[in-house]
Amino acid sequence: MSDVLTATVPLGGPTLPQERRIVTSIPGPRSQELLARKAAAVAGGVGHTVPIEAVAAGGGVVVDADGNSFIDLGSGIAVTSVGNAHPAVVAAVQAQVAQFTHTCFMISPYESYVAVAETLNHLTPGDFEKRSALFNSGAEAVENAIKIARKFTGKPAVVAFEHGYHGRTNLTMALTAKNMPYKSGFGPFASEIYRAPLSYPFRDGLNGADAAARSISIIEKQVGAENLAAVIIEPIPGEGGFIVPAEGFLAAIAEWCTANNVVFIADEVQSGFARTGAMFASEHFGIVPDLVTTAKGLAGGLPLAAVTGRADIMDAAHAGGLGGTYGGNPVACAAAIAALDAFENDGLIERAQEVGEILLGRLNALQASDSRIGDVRGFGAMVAAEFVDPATGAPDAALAAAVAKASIAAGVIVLTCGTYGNVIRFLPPLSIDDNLLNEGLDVVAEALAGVAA
Ligand code: PLZ
Repeated sequence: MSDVLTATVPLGGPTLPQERRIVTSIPGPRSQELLARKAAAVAGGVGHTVPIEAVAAGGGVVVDADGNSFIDLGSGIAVTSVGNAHPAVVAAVQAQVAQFTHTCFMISPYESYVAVAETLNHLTPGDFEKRSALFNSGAEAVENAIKIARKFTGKPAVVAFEHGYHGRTNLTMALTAKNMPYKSGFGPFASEIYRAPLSYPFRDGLNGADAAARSISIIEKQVGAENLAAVIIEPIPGEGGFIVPAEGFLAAIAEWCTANNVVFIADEVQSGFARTGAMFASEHFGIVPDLVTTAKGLAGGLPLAAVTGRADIMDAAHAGGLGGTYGGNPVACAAAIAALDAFENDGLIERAQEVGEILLGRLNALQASDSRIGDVRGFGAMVAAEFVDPATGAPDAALAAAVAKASIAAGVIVLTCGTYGNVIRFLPPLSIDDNLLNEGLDVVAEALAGVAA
């Protein structure tokens, strides 16, 4: 079978057959070959969770070199929200690479970078004058948001939260909460980073006001507003487990920041761009961040990231203080213009809401029949199930891993997450159709049923 199929590698994009099709064991022979080469050539620290050689993707599927077609419930970690190889993104990229591939925006500016900044300024929450700066990765955006906040306030300290994830560079490792696999052995970490407790309703039982009071008290006692440049928080922590904070928690923290000349940074790298059924997750909580960091969904799969926010804060950095050789690369910007147009004009926010109804409906029903699912939570196409020992409520990471592994073997890409590793997250591309999404959830339910209680 694979010999026939590998004669031609299918083109990606939405015209790829929208089906789950498993024709070999996973990984198939071609994929095994590549994974052997990977082990011999690529640093061991760069892992992978789906053992295949990907050759095409689009709509709601990822196809491998052996001719297997997987239902994609991960979007490459929330990146291909508009759909993999989206035709408008492909066309924009092809046109731009033929025009010019690079000038360095800090040397010779070009229009697409400015257009992306204008669109971000208009799409992000807050009805005030804004500026944006573009970078290559989420971690780089976070680093720059912190630089900007420090320069604006003249203060050194930064507060991040339990369960937070902000990247793998030195400063962002310090901001990230979880030791393994992100930090262990990679220190010493950047100084002047402090951690506050998060609101985690399923585990702490606190209402939003009480959880915020607890966090603010720790910030005041252990750091002091007079030393604090910024508070950085994911409105819905991604790697940390899609924890939806209790109502009022984020608003109280944001309010405290405003009252204390502390820059409130929302890290929307994972939750941004229609993912949660709103353009930004902050909107679900009625908060207007001073600065927003974005990446992932922004450019339809090309590497691009941004910091967007209040003009007075963003303009605090001196000319030449922000930048990088590749930041706002013209090919990535062309892709972003096409992707942002799709987010704004192709009904993707509504589509994310529909996807959310299916995800929450199916997972809530599954929870009702299987007490090993302790919690189902999220918004739009950013929904998760937390697996527990039904007797004690203790996190069950082994179960989450077994369900993910069995789902992948059966042709459905799902990702785990969570501080305790016991969460399966659902992040389908918004281009997935209902049938495929439902079939993917059927497979996950079968996988769960197949793991002995
Ligand atoms: N902030 C909220 O989710 C990236 C990382 C996966 P980069 N999350 C996926 C992994 O194991 O590396 C992320 C995020 C939030 C920042 C980042 C960092 O974005 O583009 O990976 O640097």
